[in-house]
Amino acid sequence: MRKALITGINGQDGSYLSEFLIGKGYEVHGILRRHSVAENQDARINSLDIKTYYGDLTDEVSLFKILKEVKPTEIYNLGAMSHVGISSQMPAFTIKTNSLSVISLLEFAKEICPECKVYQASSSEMFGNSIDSDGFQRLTTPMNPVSPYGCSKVMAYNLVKYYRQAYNKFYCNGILFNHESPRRGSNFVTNKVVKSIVMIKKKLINKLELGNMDSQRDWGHSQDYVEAMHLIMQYKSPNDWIVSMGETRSIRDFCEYAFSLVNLNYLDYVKHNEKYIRPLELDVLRGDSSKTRKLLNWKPKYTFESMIEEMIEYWMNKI
Ligand code: F7E
Repeated sequence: MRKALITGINGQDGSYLSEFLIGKGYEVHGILRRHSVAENQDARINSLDIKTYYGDLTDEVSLFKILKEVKPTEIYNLGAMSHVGISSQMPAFTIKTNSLSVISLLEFAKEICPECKVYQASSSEMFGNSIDSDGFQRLTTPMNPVSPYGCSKVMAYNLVKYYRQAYNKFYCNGILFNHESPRRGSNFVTNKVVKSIVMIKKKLINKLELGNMDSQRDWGHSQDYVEAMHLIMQYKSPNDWIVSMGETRSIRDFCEYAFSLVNLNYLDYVKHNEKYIRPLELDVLRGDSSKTRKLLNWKPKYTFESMIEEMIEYWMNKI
């Protein structure tokens, strides 16, 4: 029986990955953080046939106990303080959650379930403003993070590589570029924009406040990206991989298309608010995922347009 343990199971990616792995016949286990609003703890996964445990990446005792009980064959470490903007307001917590916890997780995995494979959720934010002369980021692009979040992910990335080499382990990094869906937290720009558009259309609000609209992101769909995570873990050898669409669009482009779907012009509603400007900005992301597509035969199903259309439809039905 293949047994997966997912940290961050109630997140966007954790929930899609759980569904995907259940479909593949896995027994799925996940770590849930205690939340004061009980409904929020497992809102994305409460209908799934999975087993959850209260724990926290910063609580080594809980990690140790859960690993001992589950003895997984695959660990997907998706839990993190994942908001780049907020990471500058709580840098120490970000490093503790995203980097220090990875040491505990890898040490415990090595000792408790030595044959277990580990997937680490690495991020395009690790590149910062480094970009190759052809306009892409790839595994060889220097990592110069521009946020505490990016720094924390570089540390975790290197730890995974270190443990893989030093102890001959099947530990992998998936460097995922931005990936969205209707399940994305609504303080990330895509879902914030889409949810606000629907509220504007339904005359519940009359403006959308944003920060920098000129940064460019390489956006894919979370459902496609969790399939890449699984493929990474099934490859013949452990490695690091880029998962991206290879196309870049600005926040402005995103707004223009999303507003047009409900016959509105973003220029009439989007207002600037300095509050959303970050101390340092990552300007352009565009990932070269050619190796991942070729060796893993990974092929995303969504396009930029179909992803936004699905998000609009979701909020239209929900609000
Ligand atoms: O920002 C700009 C903001 O917060 C995208 C995480 O999943 O992807 C994500 O990080 C861009 C930035 O995502 C607002 O300044 C403008 O340039 O949606 P975001 P992110 O920072 O790219 C990477 C790959 C990860 O690994 C992260 O975990 O949008 N922006 N106005 C805004 N962003 C937000 N959140 N809110 C605004 O009002």
